[in-house]
Amino acid sequence: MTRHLITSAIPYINGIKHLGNLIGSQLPADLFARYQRGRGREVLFLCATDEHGTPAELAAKKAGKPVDEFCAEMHEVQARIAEGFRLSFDHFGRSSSPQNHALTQHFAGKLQENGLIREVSEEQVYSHADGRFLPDRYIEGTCPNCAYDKARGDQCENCTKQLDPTDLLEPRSAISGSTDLEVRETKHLFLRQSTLRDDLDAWINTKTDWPVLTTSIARKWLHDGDGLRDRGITRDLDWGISVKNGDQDWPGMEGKVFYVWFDAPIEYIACAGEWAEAHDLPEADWQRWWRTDKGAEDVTYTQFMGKDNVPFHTIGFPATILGSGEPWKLVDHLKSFNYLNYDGGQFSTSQGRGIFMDQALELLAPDYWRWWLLSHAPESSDAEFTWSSFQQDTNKDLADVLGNFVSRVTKFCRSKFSEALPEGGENGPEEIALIADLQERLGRYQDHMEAIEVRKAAAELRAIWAAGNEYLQETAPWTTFKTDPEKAAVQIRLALNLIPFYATLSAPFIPDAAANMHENMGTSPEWPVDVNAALHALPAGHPFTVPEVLFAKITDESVADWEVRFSGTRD
Ligand code: B3M
Ligand code: ZN
Repeated sequence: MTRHLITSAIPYINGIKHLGNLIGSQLPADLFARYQRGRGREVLFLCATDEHGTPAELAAKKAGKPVDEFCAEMHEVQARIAEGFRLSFDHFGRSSSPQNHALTQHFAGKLQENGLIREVSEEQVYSHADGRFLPDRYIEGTCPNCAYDKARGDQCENCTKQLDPTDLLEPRSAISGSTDLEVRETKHLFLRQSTLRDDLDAWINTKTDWPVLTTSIARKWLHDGDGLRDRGITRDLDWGISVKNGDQDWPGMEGKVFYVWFDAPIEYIACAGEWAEAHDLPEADWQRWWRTDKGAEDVTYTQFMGKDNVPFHTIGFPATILGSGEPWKLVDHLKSFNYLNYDGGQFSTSQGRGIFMDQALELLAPDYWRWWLLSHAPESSDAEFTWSSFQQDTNKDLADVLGNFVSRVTKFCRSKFSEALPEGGENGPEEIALIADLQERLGRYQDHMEAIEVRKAAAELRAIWAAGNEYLQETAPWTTFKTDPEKAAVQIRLALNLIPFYATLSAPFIPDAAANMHENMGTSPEWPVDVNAALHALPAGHPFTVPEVLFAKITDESVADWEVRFSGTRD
């Protein structure tokens, strides 16, 4: 049977992510992992924090903490928030782990051995006051073209002219403001990606079932002159993975670290090692997920990410793997997302605009957010979060359709029969028609989930819930009961059986509500194959309890309040 390796893009450590980040990778990855587990398949679902690079250093500095301490704390914060959204990672690792250090240095060594690394001398700006080399965008000065005095070393924001740091008049450090700068020569390692063009091209060409959004980005990078340019994989920073050739020193590279985008995807692999270590498992247990010479031939590997991360996953990371010449697993399916916008603008971490993950959980239980975000996933185009859409859609789908169904059915049975399934006779035509309809819908739902068509899967699930409500509306057991209690018993028995059926199918989207529904019905999740059998699973006399309100409606007052509260920016 297929085993599923699933990874979500690993979020940067420097701050708490917003809902746009969540729906761009972690949440749909969790949906897929939960679905595959629900189908009884073996899953390894990994995510981690992306802890290196200048942004991590600067965020730590702003927080007034040593960077390792800052990262350890922020990792815990992100891990708690992930739990809050019920993201069911098998392991939430850290790109700063010893495993990732060793593996990143190992890959660099292999690439060197295979002639894919060249050393390049470059001139770079060194700041004495900051005691470091400055990346281009951390140098500010006056634009030689338009005299704007806050132009950055890579570009002038005012006149858009592309710049080199040495073009700036009166250059200064954007970190300290110091003008005590000097151009120094420094050496870096470059990955000779262009050498791998044919291998990469051949590999991409096997991906005939990938979404166009993904392959078009990959092809553009492969065939545009610039896309396969040799890429610097080292930086002059203190914080990061020191540049080594395997476990040997790399002459001339002392004090340098690997570029964050070189080590971050390698963390997908290292994270499996961290998972094994955390569970006291031998090496072989994680290698069977990642090494095709050690059991990973039957693994299907699916990656989730926002569209801006696609080039690094279709070119950069595969180049590292192919270039190593070792039998590591390459990605099979790559699911990428467009952007979610916020109320007529963009979600923005740097500007604090939109709703951040910790704030969302303060307002409402995770299922509300999960349902709205997944059912509006930005798949074929960008999507927009508005408070009115959020209120309307969750009230309708979760409270009016699903919640109301569960509550009506259980309450009716309790009042007219008891808190146990009633005896009943044979199914009539309405029951038979409903079962046939649901059998078809179940097939479609599964197809969409397998294909990771998130919105379509959500729409089908909604229709499956609605079919139950329509059935109740049509057969009206409360009216039937007055003239034919036995027929009403058949109707309500079927309706009660629908609750665990709904719970199991809905669990990937709304895991908490699904668990409550099972608990009330005294059932456990079992993926339905034959709908007729599933809807007769609970025998007469099976006890249940009437649940508390599954989903309270979101009121106009709350929305009015939140709209104001989230209209500005967070500091
Ligand atoms: N941390 C960017 C992001 O969070 C980056 C992803 C790395 S995936 C290996 O969007
Ligand atoms: Zn300018």
